[in-house]
Amino acid sequence: MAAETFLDDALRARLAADPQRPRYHFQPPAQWMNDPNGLIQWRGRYHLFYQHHPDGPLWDDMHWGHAVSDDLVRWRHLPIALAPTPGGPDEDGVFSGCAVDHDGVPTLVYSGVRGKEQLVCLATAADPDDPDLVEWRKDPGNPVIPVAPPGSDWVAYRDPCVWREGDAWYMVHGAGIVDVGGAALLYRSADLRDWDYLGPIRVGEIARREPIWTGSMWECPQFFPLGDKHVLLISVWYRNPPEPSTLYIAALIGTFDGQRFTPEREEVFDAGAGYAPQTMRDERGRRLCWSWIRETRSREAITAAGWAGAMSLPYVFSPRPDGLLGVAPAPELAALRGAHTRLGETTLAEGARPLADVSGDCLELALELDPGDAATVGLIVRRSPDGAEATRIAYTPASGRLAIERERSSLDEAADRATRPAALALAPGEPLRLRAFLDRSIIEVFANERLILTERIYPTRPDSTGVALFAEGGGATVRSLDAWQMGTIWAE
Ligand code: DQQ
Repeated sequence: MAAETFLDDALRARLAADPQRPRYHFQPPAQWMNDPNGLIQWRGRYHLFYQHHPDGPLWDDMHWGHAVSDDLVRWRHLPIALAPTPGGPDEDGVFSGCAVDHDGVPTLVYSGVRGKEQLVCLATAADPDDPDLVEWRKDPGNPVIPVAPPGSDWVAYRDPCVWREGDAWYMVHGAGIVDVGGAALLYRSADLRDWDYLGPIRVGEIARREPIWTGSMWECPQFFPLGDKHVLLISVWYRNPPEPSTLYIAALIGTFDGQRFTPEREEVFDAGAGYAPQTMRDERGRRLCWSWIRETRSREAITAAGWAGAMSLPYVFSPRPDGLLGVAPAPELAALRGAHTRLGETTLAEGARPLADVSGDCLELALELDPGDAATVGLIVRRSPDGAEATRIAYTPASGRLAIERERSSLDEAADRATRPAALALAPGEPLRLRAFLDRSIIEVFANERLILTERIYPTRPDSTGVALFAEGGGATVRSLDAWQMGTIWAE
């Protein structure tokens, strides 16, 4: 059990020199991180907790790391907030959970792990007047839900998502039922300590493939109202050894009658490296979200690097008339923009058009493009001058397919270079609008304000910094392309 992240001078120097380490996506000081946890704005300050292994760069011995920000852009690390308590109900791990304001007391609700049990536990802020909320006390009554609901054979049962409605607390809890599918379970409580189980709001079907497949277990469910609908975000999990587990984010948008949630739209929200998103409502009433960006390189490469995982950029959800989930990067991120290059309306002939004025590995690229008669169009990034390394962000109008094509993203044979396309159907006359954030080994793309596609790339060559536009099988029209060099979120 560690009270702080392991980081000595040698590792610090290695991290500082690492060309794959992101500069403007949040990360712990070193070592492993995964899911965002406990998001809350307290006395104006944003608190971000996260799953963290402070002693190593691989998943193990889960703690809650902690950081704060006053502007959603720049972050300050704080001491580890929660560590496993030997002999306690979380002695084998402090798994994911959320934060709520319980009558003026910030309270964390999480899954405590002991042996095979993963049960709901609480921790409260030792001093609610401390704007940094540095110290936390675990509840003596933990676990507050001592057992998963009887009567089902659970694939797994973990990850509480709690909110207040009227004078009651509600919780949607992640689960999977063996041979049935993922499930989101509803509970109610007056005091966060005594909980009544009300049944599932929704159960998936493991054999159903359309409109999307939702796996065998729903991790980290997020359930919240948006406009006149409700949204259930699920982290779809399926384990099929020896293959790596299937993990992706799905968004279900529909109606909730207080007991059952009925989806009207079911979409894959991030088919790539984003996973386990968590949302919060901030003081401005915005529904903010972060997700964990996974590594897609070998354990050996991660061990050598001394770090793994990053947080997505903060993004904001909004309702849309077409029933889809609207999403855009938080506007605060514009504070990171530096040198700017703009390309106005221009015709894009078939082929690749390198952009002489734009290059780098920390960029925001905002492209608006009419695909015209091109079969495939988009951007090429992290391109070496001879093209040996290059990654395409490619849109194919006929199939409505957006892909971050990684086949040539790295000369490192051990890096995963699979392409995991996403579905993006454009309305007649609707241009393609991409906002692509490159941050060294991260590409995070927001497409037409309704889709995220995140991938990891590990270019090996220092000159893999070129950017180009391309069109294949015909020509297209670029309406505009804005490129910004992006700064770091850390004080240097
Ligand atoms: N990560 C946590 C679990 C959750 C999973 C453990 C999702 O609580 O189900 O680190 O990435």
